[in-house]
Amino acid sequence: MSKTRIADLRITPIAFADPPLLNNAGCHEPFALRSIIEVETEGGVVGLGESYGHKALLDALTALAPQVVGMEVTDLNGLWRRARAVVRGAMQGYTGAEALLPRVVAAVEVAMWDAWGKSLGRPLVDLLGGQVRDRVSFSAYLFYKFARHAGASQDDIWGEVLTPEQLVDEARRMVDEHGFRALKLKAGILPPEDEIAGLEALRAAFPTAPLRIDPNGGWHLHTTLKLLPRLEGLIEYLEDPTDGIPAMSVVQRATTIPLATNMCVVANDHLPPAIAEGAVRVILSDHHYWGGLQASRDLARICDIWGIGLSMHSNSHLGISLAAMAHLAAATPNLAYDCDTHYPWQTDEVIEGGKLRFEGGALTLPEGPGLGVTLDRGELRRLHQNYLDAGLAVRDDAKEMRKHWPDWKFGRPKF
Ligand code: GKR
Ligand code: MG
Repeated sequence: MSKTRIADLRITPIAFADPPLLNNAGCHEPFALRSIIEVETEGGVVGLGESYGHKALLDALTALAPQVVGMEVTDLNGLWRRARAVVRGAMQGYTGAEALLPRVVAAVEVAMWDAWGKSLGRPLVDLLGGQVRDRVSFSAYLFYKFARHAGASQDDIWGEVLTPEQLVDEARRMVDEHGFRALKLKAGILPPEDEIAGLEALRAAFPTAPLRIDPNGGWHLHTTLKLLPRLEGLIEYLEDPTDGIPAMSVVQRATTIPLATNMCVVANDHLPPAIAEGAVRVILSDHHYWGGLQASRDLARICDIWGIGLSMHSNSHLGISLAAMAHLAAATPNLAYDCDTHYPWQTDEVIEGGKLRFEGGALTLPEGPGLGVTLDRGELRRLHQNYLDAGLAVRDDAKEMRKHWPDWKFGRPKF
């Protein structure tokens, strides 16, 4: 009975409650989809992973599951080989099949690392090269939002956030509850002048907080260029104001503000043109789509070599993802910015002991081997039932947005 040979790979889709947060693509639906991955070894060690929950990824993971049985949890090259075969075989014909590869690997790879750490009795950060910081700092992720989901009978605890005053209240609450230092505003929803007025209100209320704004490519190049003077000196970085490497390069040449991205550099083949054109000064890494923890460490090294800053991106997620992000961040010397996280927006949890807690805006690594977290099987069942009841296969923010603003149209760029 080997403690490190894989006996089973389980994938459980879940849906957890999510508030009506706004972005350039629309509005978050009442439930966010996610998948929980369990790698169980012959010796009964269970490693955990968490990833997206859309149908194509679930199908790919389901096709991969029998292929990893018998593999060592340390065999990351074997995982890439098998995942590539699945994406080019069983997933052939799916739109975007090739782009699934790093996502499929990442979902399983984290669970393999966790099982490896648990089998050795060592925290994951040790396997990732050793801990370079005791606490991992996160930023407050501020969203414009509706007061309630369409059809809901009462407002959520955050209420409506569409004005600068409401935005400051939201930020105050985030900072009071979690101690965050940096404030990131999700933009690309309201006219840019209104969103910058929101940033200016945040600056007045939080004079020393590093500020960021992220319109998700929602601004035209000419709009972005026109807005730069108002943003100079106000923000620590400008995240994806406009879409694509060529447009970002033009903006970066026109400003001293570092441009950051989780949109135009999201895969290995984006790095050479982005570096050659000087498109960005900060890359937001995300192990969920960069191919896992090992690939994220490679990305960190590339950023270090080329003098590009490193931050961390987030989508709606629960504690397994947060623990993985924190271990990776704790082992990455050049991660100089406070990481993004949607975590404070989530009330559900799937790990034993409930929600992980930020203190002074930072997370101390959960104690214990591997990721330091274990599954709450009762909650896993409940959130899986939510998934079955919700009947969602993909995230559709645009559809949700039109329930609130029927004439709303997607545009990238829009303003
Ligand atoms: O959850 O609404 C959202 C965000 O807009 C997310 O989808 C983005 O991927 O957080 C992300 C970002 O930084 O662009
Ligand atoms: Mg972003």
